[in-house]
Amino acid sequence: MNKKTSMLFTIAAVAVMGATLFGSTYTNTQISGQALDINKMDAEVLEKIHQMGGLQLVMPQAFAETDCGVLESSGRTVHDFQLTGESHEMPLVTGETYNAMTFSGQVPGPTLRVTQGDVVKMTLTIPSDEMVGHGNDMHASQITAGAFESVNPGESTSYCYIAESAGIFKYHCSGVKLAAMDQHVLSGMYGIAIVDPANGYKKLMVEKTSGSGELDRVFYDADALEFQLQYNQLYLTDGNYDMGKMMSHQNTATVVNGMQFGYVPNMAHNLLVMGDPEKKISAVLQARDGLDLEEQQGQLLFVENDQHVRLFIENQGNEPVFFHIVGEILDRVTQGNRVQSAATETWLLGGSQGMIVDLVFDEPGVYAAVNHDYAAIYSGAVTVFVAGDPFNLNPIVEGLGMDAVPSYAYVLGNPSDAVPPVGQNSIAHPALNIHGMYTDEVISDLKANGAIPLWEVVPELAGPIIEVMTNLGRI
Ligand SMILES: [Cu+2]
Repeated sequence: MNKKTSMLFTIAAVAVMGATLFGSTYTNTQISGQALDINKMDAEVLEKIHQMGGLQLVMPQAFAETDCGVLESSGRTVHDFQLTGESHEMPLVTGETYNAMTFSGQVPGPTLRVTQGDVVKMTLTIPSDEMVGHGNDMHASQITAGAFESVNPGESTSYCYIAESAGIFKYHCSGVKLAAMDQHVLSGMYGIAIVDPANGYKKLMVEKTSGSGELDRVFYDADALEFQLQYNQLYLTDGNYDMGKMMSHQNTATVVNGMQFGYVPNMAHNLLVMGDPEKKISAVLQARDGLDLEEQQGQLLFVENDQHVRLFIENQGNEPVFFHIVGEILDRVTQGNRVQSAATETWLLGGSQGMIVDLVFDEPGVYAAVNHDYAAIYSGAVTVFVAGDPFNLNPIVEGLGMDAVPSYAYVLGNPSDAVPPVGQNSIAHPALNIHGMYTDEVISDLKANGAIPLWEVVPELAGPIIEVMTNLGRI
C-alpha cells in the first residue's frame, strides 16, 4: 500500500466509524454508496473532495520532521537520551518498601537537559525480564501521540524530535497502550526535560529598598546555582499501587523527588549544630535520621547568600502544588520562556505543570520550601534550604584545616537527586552527595562520577570534628 492509498484508507475508515457512531443519520450503505469507494479512489476524487471544501490533505510536509535519520544529519546538536523501564522494590520512610516502577533504576528518572532547537533521540528499552511493557510520553516534544506507543519486554524503540520550546517539561510512562498509565506514573515512572532558551537565561532583577526607603534594583547575572524539585504522591495499600485511593484523591504520601521528607537534617547536622548527633535540630521533621539509611538519609540544600538560585519545579502528581518558601519571596516565576510573576509569595502548579523560580536568599538562615497545602506538608513536602553560615560553623571548618566557606555545600555537597545536569547558565555545585531513590547500580555509577557517599565519609570525620568542637568550647 503506498502512502496515498494508505491515507485514503484511513479516511474511509473514519467515515465508516462516523457512520457507526451516528447510525441514525448515516448508514454504512449510504456512505459507501456515495463517494468513498476505496477501489475507485484516485486523484480526481481527491480533487472533488477538496473542492467540496471540507477536506484537504497536506502530507507530509506540514508535519514536524521526526525522522531520526533526517534529524540526526540535520546539523543540529543531537542528544541520545536512553532510558530503560524497570520495576524495583523501593524503600519508604516507614522502613517498609513498595513496588516501584522506574526509568533507569531511579525515581524520578534521569533529567534530560538540552538547548532549544536541539534534537532529542529518545530510546526506551524494556529488559526481557520486565513483566509489562512501558512507553514514554515526553511533553517537550510536539509529535504524534503514536510515538509514545508502549514497548514490549525484550524490545527497544526510538523516536526523535526537535525541542522547539524552552522550559521545563514532564516526561512519563504512557502505560501499556495507555492502560495502567496512572499506576506506572504514580509508582515512579516520571522525570523532566529542561530545555534551555536558545539565547540563554535572563538576568535576574530584584527590587530592594535602601535605608531611606527608596527603591533599588539589583541585577544578578544569568548564571545561577540550580536545583530540581519534582512533586508527586504515592497511593499505596500494602506496598502496591491502589487505584481506588488515587480515584478518590486519598494519597498515602507526598513525595519530593520520589521521597517523603527527603531534605531534612540528619545526625551529622545534629552534631555540627547541636553538638550531639542524638540531639535533633527538628524533632518533628527528622524522619530520615541515621547513617544506616545511607542514600535515603535526609540531606539539606545549601546555597550562598546573595547568590542567584534557579529552581526547576514540576508537578508530576495528581494534586495541586502551592509552591512557597517559608521566609522567602519568589523573585521571579517563569513558565515556558515567559515571566509570569515577580516578587510573589506562592505560585500554583496544576498537574503536569512546571515553572522556573529564580531567587536570591539575602539573609543567612534556614528556609523550608513547601507545598503550602497542610496535608502535603505533613505528609512529606518539606525541603530545607540553608543559606550561608547561619550556625557559625566556619570556625569548625577552619579548625579542620579548610578555608571558611560561603555555603555548607563546600563541605557536605548538595544532594545528587536535587541537582539537574549542567546547562548553559549553570554555576557548578562545589560537590554532590549521593541522595535519592536509586538502585545499587545507580549509586555505584554516581560514586564513579565523584558523588560523595556521606554515610561512609561522615563517620571517618566524626573524631576530628568532635576534637575541633571541643577545642572551640562548643561541646
Ligand atoms: Cu510503565
